[in-house]
Amino acid sequence: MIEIAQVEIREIRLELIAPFETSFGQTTRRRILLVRVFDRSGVEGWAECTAPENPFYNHEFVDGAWAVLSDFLIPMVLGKPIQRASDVAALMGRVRGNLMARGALEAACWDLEARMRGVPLWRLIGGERQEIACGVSIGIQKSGSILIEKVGQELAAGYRRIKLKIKPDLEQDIVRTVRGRWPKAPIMVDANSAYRLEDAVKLQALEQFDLMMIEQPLQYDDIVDHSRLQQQLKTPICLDESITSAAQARRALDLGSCRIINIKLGRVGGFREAKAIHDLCHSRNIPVWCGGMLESGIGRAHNVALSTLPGFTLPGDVSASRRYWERDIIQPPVEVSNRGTIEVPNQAGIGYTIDLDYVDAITSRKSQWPS
Ligand code: OSB
Ligand code: MG
Repeated sequence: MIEIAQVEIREIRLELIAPFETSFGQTTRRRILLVRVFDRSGVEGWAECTAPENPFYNHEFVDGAWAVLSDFLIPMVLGKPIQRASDVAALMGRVRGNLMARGALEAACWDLEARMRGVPLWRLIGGERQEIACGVSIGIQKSGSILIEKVGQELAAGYRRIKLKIKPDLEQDIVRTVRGRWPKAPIMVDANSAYRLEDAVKLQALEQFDLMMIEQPLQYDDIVDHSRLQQQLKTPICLDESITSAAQARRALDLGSCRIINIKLGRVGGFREAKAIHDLCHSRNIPVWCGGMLESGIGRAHNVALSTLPGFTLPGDVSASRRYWERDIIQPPVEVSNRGTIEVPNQAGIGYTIDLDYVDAITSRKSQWPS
């Protein structure tokens, strides 16, 4: 039995090592919402809300997540006895959307349950591998030579897949530059919803570059036009933003809107739903991989755990802490071997130690329940 007797949310500020640019904008520093839950016994669990600073990826953003957690979600779980973390999502079922906010509270309860049972989180969710394969996501760069330099660094470091961010009318240059230099490297692109079905010809022009997949070319909530587009492309479409639940994944697969799915813990509302999407895809032979949202170590650790499920057969956007942060908030930081893999930790819960002194030092606001 678990009883969430106490909940704490806080916002921390962390500067990125370098700005990260996508089709929807640039990020230079992160404001990150962290959730900490306590069982009556005093055992704690942690998670990170993946809502960004602004509602440009989907509708969620840090201040909105803060409000919905404070006013609705935390009161729905506080003091409620549950058998296991997989029961938490149902307590928040009346809330529509706000999946990153719900997912953060849910994921914190999974870390809590794993720590209470004394097992690694990845084992608790049903993970099956001790080592996960890693790729990187490379933002839009100022010039082709800078792009070449970045990709070269990541390939030399051992990363197993390179994802290039694209946007309309830069896509040809970006992909040609990298493919021209590395004729065989595993590369893919991510458009973050910057194209429309009428732009199909621009995406067809990328087919010659032997891309592993094109991620989320069309609108963030679309699965119909993606199905039309997939009929016009040999390159697999991978959906990110559009897949918000197992039900939506089923509809997208039935429509032929994609052949690969990027699963993000926050975007789908936590581990329960992420596992359901994974199970559906696994049963239909659809490969999945774990996406990222520029997470600090806590979110990164959750992504490492999620990536151990058997259907995660493609390298994810789960990379080393040092690519993003001078100093991460966990110890040790997430490290990637020269074979492009992360060794999954075996300690209870997320398996990394939270550097609470540092977290406190960079906390800009904090609330707790009961107050
Ligand atoms: O679409 O996958 C995305 C970062 C912020 C918002 C959306 C996305 C991304 C990334 C970065 O691609 C992945 C990472 O955290 O390394
Ligand atoms: Mg994406």
